[in-house]
Amino acid sequence: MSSAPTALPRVLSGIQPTADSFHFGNYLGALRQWVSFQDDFEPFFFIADLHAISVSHDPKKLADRTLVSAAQLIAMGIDPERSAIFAQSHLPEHAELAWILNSLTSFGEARRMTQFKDKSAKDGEGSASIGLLTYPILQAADILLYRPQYVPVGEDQRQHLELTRDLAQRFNHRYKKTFRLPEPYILKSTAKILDLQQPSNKMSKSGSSPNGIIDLLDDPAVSAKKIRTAVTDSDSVVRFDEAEKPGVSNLLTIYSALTGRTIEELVASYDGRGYGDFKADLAEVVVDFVTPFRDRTRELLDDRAELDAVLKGGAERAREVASRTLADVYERVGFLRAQA
Ligand code: ATP
Ligand code: LTN
Repeated sequence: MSSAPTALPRVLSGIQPTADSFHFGNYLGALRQWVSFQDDFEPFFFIADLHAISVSHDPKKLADRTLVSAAQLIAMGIDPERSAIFAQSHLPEHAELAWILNSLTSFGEARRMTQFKDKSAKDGEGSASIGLLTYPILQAADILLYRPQYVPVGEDQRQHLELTRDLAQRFNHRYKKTFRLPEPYILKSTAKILDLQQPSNKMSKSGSSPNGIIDLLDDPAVSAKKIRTAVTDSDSVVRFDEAEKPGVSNLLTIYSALTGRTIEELVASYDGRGYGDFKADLAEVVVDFVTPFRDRTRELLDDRAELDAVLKGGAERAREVASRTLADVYERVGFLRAQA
C-alpha cells in the first residue's frame, strides 16, 4: 500500500476552495506541477478551507466547494493512492501550530505582506479580519508540519514562502532545530497567468471579471469564446513580448504549456497569419483539454462516498506526520505534557 513508510522527500501544497471551479492560472501556475511531483516525492496536497474563511464566504457553499476541489485534483491526475489529499479543517494540528507561530511573528511583519495589503485595501485595513492578517502564518504552519522539501505554487505565493522560512529559522534558533526549511517551487514560464481582459493583472478567482478568467469547469464553448475575445493589441503580429504585447504573450504561454510546443515554434507557425487563426486554434486546444477534465470531475462528484473516503484516508496519512511534528513543537516550547 502507498501509506507504507517511505524515505522519499516530501512535497506539499494547498489551494483554497474559494470558487466553484479552479482556473487556468491555478492549473498552469501550480496544480500541474503537483501532478508531476508525485513520482519522486511523498506528496501531501490539501484544500485550504480554513484560509477560505479569512475573507467573507458563503457557509452554504464551503463544503461543496471543498468536495469539488478534491474532485478536480483527482481529475487532473493527483492519485489518491500515491498522494495524501485532505481538507485542512480535518486536521486541528494546522490551527494549533499556527497559534504558536503567531507568537513568533511581529505585527509589522504580518502587515507588510503584499497579499494582505492588496486584499485589505478593498474595504480598508480597519475592517479586514485578523484572519486575513495572520493568513500567511497559518500557511507557514500548513507547510512546516510536514517538513517538505518543495512547495509548488505560483509567483504570488513567493513572499509567503519567505515568511515561512523565516519563521522556521526563528523557531529552530529559539528552541531547537525542528523544522526543515522548505523551498518554493515556482515554474518561471507559467508563474503568473494573466487576466484575459486585463493582461496587467493576474488571472484570479476573486479579482478577475467573468471574461478575464477561464474556469476549468466552465462550459467549453464559453471558454472558447473567452479565448477568441481575449484582449490583444492592434498590430496583429503573433510575437512574445511581455512588455509590449502582454495579451498575446499570455495566450502564447497558455498555448505552449497546454501543447508542449515551444513559444518559438508557435510564433514561427503563426508568422503572417494574424490573430484570428491563432486564437481559434488555441480555443480548440483549450476545449480539448477541459472537456474530458469536466466529465471526469462530474463522474467523481457522483460518487460522494468515494470522495469522502479519499479525504478520510488522506487526513489519516497527514495526521501521522503532522501530529508527530506538533508533539515535538509542544515539547520544545515547554508546555506541560498532558497525562494519558
Ligand atoms: P484568490 O483570487 O481567491 O486569492 P487565486 O485565484 O489566486 O484565489 P489561490 O487559491 O489563491 O487562487 O491559488 C492557488 C494556487 O494557484 C497558488 O499556488 C497560486 O500561486 C496559483 N495561482 C493563482 N493564480 C495564478 C495565476 N494567475 N498564475 C499562476 N499561478 C496562479
Ligand atoms: N495561500 C495559498 C494556499 C495555501 C498554501 C498553503 C499553498 C494555503 N496553505 C500551504 C502552499 C502551501 C494560495 O494559493 N493562495
